[in-house]
Amino acid sequence: MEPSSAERNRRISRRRLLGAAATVPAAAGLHSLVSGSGIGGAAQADTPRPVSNGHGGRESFAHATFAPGRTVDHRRNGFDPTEVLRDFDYGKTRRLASGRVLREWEIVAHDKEIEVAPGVNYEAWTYNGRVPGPTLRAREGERLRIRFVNGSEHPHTMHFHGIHPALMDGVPGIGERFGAGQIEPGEAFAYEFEAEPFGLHLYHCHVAPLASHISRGLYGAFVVDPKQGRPEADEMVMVMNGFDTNFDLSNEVYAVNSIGFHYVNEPIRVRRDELVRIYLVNVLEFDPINSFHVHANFFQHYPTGTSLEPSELTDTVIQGQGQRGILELKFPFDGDYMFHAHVSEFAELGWTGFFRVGEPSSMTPAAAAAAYCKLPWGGKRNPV
Ligand SMILES: [Cu+2]
Repeated sequence: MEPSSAERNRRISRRRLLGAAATVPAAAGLHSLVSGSGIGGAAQADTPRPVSNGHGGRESFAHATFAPGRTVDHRRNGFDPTEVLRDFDYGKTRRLASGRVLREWEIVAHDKEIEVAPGVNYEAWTYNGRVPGPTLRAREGERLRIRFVNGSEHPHTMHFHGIHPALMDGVPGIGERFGAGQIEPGEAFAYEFEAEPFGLHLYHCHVAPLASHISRGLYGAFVVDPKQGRPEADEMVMVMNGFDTNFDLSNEVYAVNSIGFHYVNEPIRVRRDELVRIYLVNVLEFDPINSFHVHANFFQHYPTGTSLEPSELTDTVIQGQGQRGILELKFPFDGDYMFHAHVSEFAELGWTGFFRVGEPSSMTPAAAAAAYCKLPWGGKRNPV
C-alpha cells in the first residue's frame, strides 16, 4: 500500500533524527517527496508539535537542495525577486470629503505551487500570487482600506502590525458577527484603519495552526512613511523567509524574498556613494532568530523604522520573527559585496546574496558563492 504523505513525512523525519548522515538519500528523499503528489495537506493534517530548530552538526547538510548553475523559473512562479526587491505597492488613492487621503488595495489569497529552489516545487499559499505578498506602502495619517478576498481552499485572514481597533486585527474569533475574524474560502472582508505609526511593519495570516499559515507564504511587508518622508535613496525591501519543503517543521531553504541564492545569480545593482535604504523584515518560521550581515561596510539601523534617528552603526542585525528594521548605507568602493544571514547554516542553504557596486570587472560572485556554499557531494548536480 502507498504510504500516506504524513507517513512519508514521518519516515523522512525519522531518518533525519537517526542522523542518516547519508546526505544523498536524505536529499533524494526530500526531492521525491516534494515532487510527488499529495503533499498539499501534510502541514494541515499534522498535529502542530513544539517548534524546534531541528538542525545541528552533520545533519544540517542533509537539507541541501541546491543545484549549482541552475535557477528557478521566475516566469512560471509569476514573481521575480529582482523585481520584488524594489516593488512598492501604493494602491489607489482618492481624497475624502474631509480632505483626507483614502488609500485602497485588493488582496486575493490563493493556493499556488511555486518553485522555491531549482527543481523543488512547493504548494504555497499566497497573497496576490506571490511570496512575499505585495509590499504595501502608505503615508502616516492616511485612511487605509484593504479589501481581502479569500480565493484559497483554506480559511485565512490579514493581520496587520500597527495601531488599529480589534475588529480590524484579522484574528479568528474577533468580530465574526461583523464579518471580520476568520475569512472562509469564497468570503471577503475589508480591513480599514489609519496608517500609524510610521515605520516598517508587516502583515500575515493569523489562522491556526499559525506556523503552517505563515510558513506557507502568507505574509508581506507594510511600510508607513513619515509625513515628512525620508531622504531620497535607492530603496529596497528584503523579507527574510524560508520553506519547510517536507513539512517536518524545520526549513530546508532559506532566502530573502523567497528564492535562495537569487541575489548571487543576479547581484543587486547599486551606485557608488548613493544612499541605499533596505526595509528588512523577518518572517522566518520554525527558527528562533534570523540575521542580516553585510560585508566590507556598515549601516545605520532604525529598529522598526519608528524613529528618524538611527540607534546604531553596525554591520550585523539580529531579528526574531516579526521584527524588522530600516538599514541605510552607502558603498564607497566599486565591487561585489556579499550579504547574508550570520547564521552560517542559513547562509549555506540559500540566504546569501551580493550587492554589485559600479561595474566591477574581475568579480565573479557566483564562483565565490559556489566555493562558499560547498555542498557535501562536492558541488555536483543535486543527486536526484
Ligand atoms: Cu491562513
